[in-house]
Amino acid sequence: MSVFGEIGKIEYKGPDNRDPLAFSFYNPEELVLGIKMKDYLRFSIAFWHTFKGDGTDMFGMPTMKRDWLSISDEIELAKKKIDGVFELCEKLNVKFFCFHDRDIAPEGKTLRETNAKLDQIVSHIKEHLKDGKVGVLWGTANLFSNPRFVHGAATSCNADVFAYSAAQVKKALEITKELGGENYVFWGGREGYETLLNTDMALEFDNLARFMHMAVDYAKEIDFKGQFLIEPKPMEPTKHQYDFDVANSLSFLRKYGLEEYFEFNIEANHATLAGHTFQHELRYARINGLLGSVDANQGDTLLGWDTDQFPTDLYATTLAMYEIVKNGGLNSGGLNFDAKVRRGSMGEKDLFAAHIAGIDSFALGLKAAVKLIEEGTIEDLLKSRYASYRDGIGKEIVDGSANFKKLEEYIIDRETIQSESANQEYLERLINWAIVKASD
Ligand code: XLS
Ligand code: NI
Ligand code: NI
Repeated sequence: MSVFGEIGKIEYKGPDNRDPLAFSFYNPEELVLGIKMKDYLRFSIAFWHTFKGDGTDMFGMPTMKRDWLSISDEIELAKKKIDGVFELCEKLNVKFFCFHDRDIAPEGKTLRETNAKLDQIVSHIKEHLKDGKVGVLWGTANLFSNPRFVHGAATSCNADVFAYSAAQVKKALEITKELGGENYVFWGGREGYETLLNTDMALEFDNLARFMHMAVDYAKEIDFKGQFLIEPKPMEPTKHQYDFDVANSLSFLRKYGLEEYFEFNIEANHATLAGHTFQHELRYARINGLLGSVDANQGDTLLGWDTDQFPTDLYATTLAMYEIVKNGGLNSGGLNFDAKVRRGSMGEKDLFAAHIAGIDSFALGLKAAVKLIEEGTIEDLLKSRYASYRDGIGKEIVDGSANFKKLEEYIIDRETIQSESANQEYLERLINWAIVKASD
């Protein structure tokens, strides 16, 4: 029995399409840079928002209408949702999904009981994986929902919680491996603090690093080859999250000798929460060779929290895809819609329409980014802007043969220095040009 019975396979209808249940720009088989769009974009569905989100917010009760809500047996319900994620992926022509251990199966009284329930669902997922149409982009452990994580997980003041978290991640790594997951994500749900008055920050950072090293060691032990990813977020739920942004997390990885084992999973809404653009975080990871994967969503510029909306801002998706194309794609990573439909979008059709909106926005973003690269002005202007470093004194600076004395001697009698235009407005207009051209 299908889960989304009334809705069929979503077709590509081209740029003139306005049907909410068809693609206008995502043409899975179309070649972009010699690669099929579906292989380049590696879209993924976030199990938690789409199959657990019920529309509850701090002021109100569930609003979502879902057929599966009538199922009372918890294991049957969990299996139905797994059937649902595979069906959704296939109908949308999306190759992957992502999950937390606690999204896919219910909890028991002890970790042993919980693991047994999880195993039942894992076997069910394995049945679905057999035909090879859909796979797991990444797995992760939910170390934030249960009250035991009130003071953190790996950074908890309570060593029992550290132990529980370790055992939970051990199991999550095992099942991610078993399900062929290509990556494993650490999002530090409650790894941070509410006030420094009661916080031993130095010990908490050291413990976080100890935890990461144990994860790396265990992955080696079980031969899990997936890429480890850190997903930075500056705040929420804690006042200050330790994996604040890419720059901050990179300094953590370097200090503790973890850099070679991790890359970054960049979430658009987390970038803006940190006071950065999405493109900034992607760029920072890319120039350090650590751009691993993306949580594709968007925030609301008027609201200061992680609203996890489906991405529809073409300016942001174009600039994001520009960084991703410059990165040569995302290797084992992908574009995971860590996004939830608004509380008022309660129908199952809305679930499809929202994913289609996000998918189309990134597909068009990809095409616009390629236009910008082929057109070449951005690169040309960048080259000429920094031309002074390619010969003369600039070359000496770059080569390392210059020093303060030499530089003083070179410049000390100069009366004027010539500055050139930065061309900002023209460049911004070019982005608009590329989006319009790409949508033809
Ligand atoms: C929450 C995070 C979370 C991670 C996975 O803000 O985005 O959903 O992606 O734990
Ligand atoms: Ni996320
Ligand atoms: Ni988020």
